[in-house]
Amino acid sequence: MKKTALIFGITGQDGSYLAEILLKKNYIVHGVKRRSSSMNTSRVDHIYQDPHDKNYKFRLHYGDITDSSSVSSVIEKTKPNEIYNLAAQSHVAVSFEVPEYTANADALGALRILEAIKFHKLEKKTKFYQAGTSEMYGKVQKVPQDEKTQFYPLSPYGVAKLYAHWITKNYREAYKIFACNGILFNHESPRRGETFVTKKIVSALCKIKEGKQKKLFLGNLNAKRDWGHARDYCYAMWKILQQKKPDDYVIATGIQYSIKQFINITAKKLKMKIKWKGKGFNEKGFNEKGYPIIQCDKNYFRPLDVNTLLGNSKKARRNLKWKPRENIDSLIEEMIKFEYFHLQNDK
Ligand code: NAP
Ligand code: F7E
Repeated sequence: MKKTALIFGITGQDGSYLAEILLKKNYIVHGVKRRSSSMNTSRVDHIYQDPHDKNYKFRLHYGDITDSSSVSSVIEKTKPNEIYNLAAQSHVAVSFEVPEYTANADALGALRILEAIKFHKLEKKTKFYQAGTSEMYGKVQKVPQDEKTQFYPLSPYGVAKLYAHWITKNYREAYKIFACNGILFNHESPRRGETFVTKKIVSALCKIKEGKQKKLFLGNLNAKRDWGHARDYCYAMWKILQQKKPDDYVIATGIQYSIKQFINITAKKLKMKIKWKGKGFNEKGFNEKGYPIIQCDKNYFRPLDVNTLLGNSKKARRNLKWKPRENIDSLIEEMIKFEYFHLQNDK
C-alpha cells in the first residue's frame, strides 16, 4: 500500500522540496494551497499533475490554516499517514506588522490540525510534523542551542511558534498522537522567498554585477545565522516521522556566519571586490570604483533582532543518521546559478 502525505504550506520553499522527496519515495502527496488572485504555485508547477489523471500521485486542495473547517475537511478527505505542517506567516520582520494574524496562522494552525486528527479518530494512523524554528531560542540562553536549551523568543513569530511547539508536545502526551517538532535553523535555497536576507543578497549582487541594479539596502549586518540548505532539512523532516518513537529534533549545520560574511562570500564567488567603510548604521560596502553598493536602511531593522543562532544537531545526527550534504559554498553557488539562469531567460 502506498503511503499518503498531506502538506500544509506546499507552495512554500520547504513544501516544494518535501513534495519532491515524498514523490520520489512513492508517496501519494496531497497539498493545501491558499486561494490567491495571482498564481502562487510556481514552486510546485513542475510536479503538478492533471486532476483528470486517475493514477495521480500529486493533488492540490484549496484551504487555509486559519480556517478550521477547511483544515478538518481536507484531513477527513485524505486520511493521510503523515501530515507536515509547514504553513505559516514565516517572515519574522512581518510578524511585528501583523502579530495577530501571525499568531492565528503560526500558533493556532498547529492546534487546528491536531484537533482534526483527534476529531476524525486518526490518532493511530496519522503522524504529525510541526515546523518549529530556531527563532524560539531568540535571546539565546546557551551556545550552541540544542533540544534542551531554554527558549526565549524575541518576535511575535517566535512566540507563536513556541505555542505550536508546546501544543504538539501536549497532544503527543495527552492523546498519544505520533507528533514531532523539528527545530530547524535557517535554511535557504534558490527557492527562498525574495525578502529573506540570503535571497535578497544573492539576487541583488548578481544584478549589480550585471548592471541591472545600483544598490542593495539592508538592515542589521552583524546578525549571525547557522544557514543550511532547504533540501537537506526537508529530508530531515521525513526522517523525523520514520522513527520508532515521536520526538523533537534540532536540525542545523553547527556553523554560523554574519550577514556581512555572507555578502563577502557571495561577492567573492561573483569576482566582485567590496570594501567596507564606516561603523554601525553608517557602514557601507563600496565597489572597485568607490561607489557605495551596500547601505543600511532603518526600514529593514526590527524592533528586536535575534543576534546570534548556532545549532547543535548531535541528537539528529545520532538518532536519525542525518547530516547536511550541502555547505555554505555549494548553497551560494546554487543560488547564484539560479539567479543567472533567470537574469538571462526572464527578459
Ligand atoms: P515559506 O516559503 O514562507 O512558505 C510558507 C507556506 O505557508 C507557503 O506555502 C504559504 O502559502 C503557506 N501559508 C502561509 N499562510 C497560510 C495560511 N493562512 N493557510 C495556508 N497556508 C499558508 O516558508 P518556508 O521557508 O518554506 O518554511 C516552511 C515552514 O518552516 C514555515 O512554517 C516556517 O515558519 C518554518 N521554518 C522555516 C525556516 C527557514 O529557514 N526556512 C526555519 C525554521 C522554520 P503561500 O505560498 O500562498 O504564501
Ligand atoms: O533574516 C538580518 C535580519 O529574514 C536573517 C525565517 O525562515 O529563519 C528565517 O528568519 C537576519 C536577521 O531570516 C536584512 O535582521 C539584515 O537578523 O533572512 P531573515 P530570519 O529572521 O532569521 C528562521 C529560522 C525562521 O524560522 C523564519 O521563518 O538578517 N537582515 N538585513 C535582514 N533580513 C531581511 N529579511 N532583510 C534585510 O534586508
